[in-house]
Amino acid sequence: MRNGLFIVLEGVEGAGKSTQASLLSAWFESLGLPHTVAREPGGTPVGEAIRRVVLDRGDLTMPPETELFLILGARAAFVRDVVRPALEDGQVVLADRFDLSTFAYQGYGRGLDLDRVRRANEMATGGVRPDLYLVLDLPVEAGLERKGGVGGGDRIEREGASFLSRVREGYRTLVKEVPTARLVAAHGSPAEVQDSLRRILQEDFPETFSVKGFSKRGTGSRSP
Ligand code: T5A
Repeated sequence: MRNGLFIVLEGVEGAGKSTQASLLSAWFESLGLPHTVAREPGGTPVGEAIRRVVLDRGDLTMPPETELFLILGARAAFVRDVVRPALEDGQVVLADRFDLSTFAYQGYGRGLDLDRVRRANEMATGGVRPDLYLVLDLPVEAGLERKGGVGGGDRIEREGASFLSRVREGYRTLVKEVPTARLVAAHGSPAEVQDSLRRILQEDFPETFSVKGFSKRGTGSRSP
């Protein structure tokens, strides 16, 4: 039984997800909406430990399958310990990345078979699906520029521009296939992007994001 709303921010490195998550959280606060904000991989103690391995800043290497299962391992705990309880409590859950990242990075980026990635992901999520994905779209170079340019960074950032271009194209393809995903231009100022996100949320969930505040919702899971 779930009554809350599950919203996910997605996009390439530096697209502005964390910035927008903070701004949305402040907006939810002003609307009096009970909410939980978390990031992936992470969101739980074991998830944060896995994050340190996946986003290693040293010389750690691993096969793409190992990366996939580490991320899915973190997700299983995230869904069980954070997402499900918050949704059952009627809250808005705002996640900085979720399974569209896995399809874009491990599927399109690493080249793992997408159907197999989807099946493995289903085991990690136990069928919990976001109500809406807000996919921030920005040219890879612009995102890297915002983060201080190419070079350095964690294991995944070090893959460089051509890997991240496949990821971006993956997102753009996924948005066409997933009915609950919306592509949002992310090249404007933080305030402009925030306006776009709020407009989408108010259009898609007028009862929840009106100034009147929160009204608990029924099950709204639609499949990616
Ligand atoms: N990963 C994750 C997978 O491979 N598979 C998976 O399934 C999952 C869940 C996560 C990594 O894990 C990978 C993908 C990632 O590589 P992370 O550090 O959380 O690692 O990386 P990101 O989620 O990409 O976070 P980033 O910090 O890189 O990017 P954000 O959150 O999109 O951007 P943000 O808000 O931190 O902004 C970056 C900079 O840009 C500025 C900010 O002030 C900041 O300096 N900025 C703007 N500047 C101008 N205009 C705007 N509109 C701006 N918005 C933000």
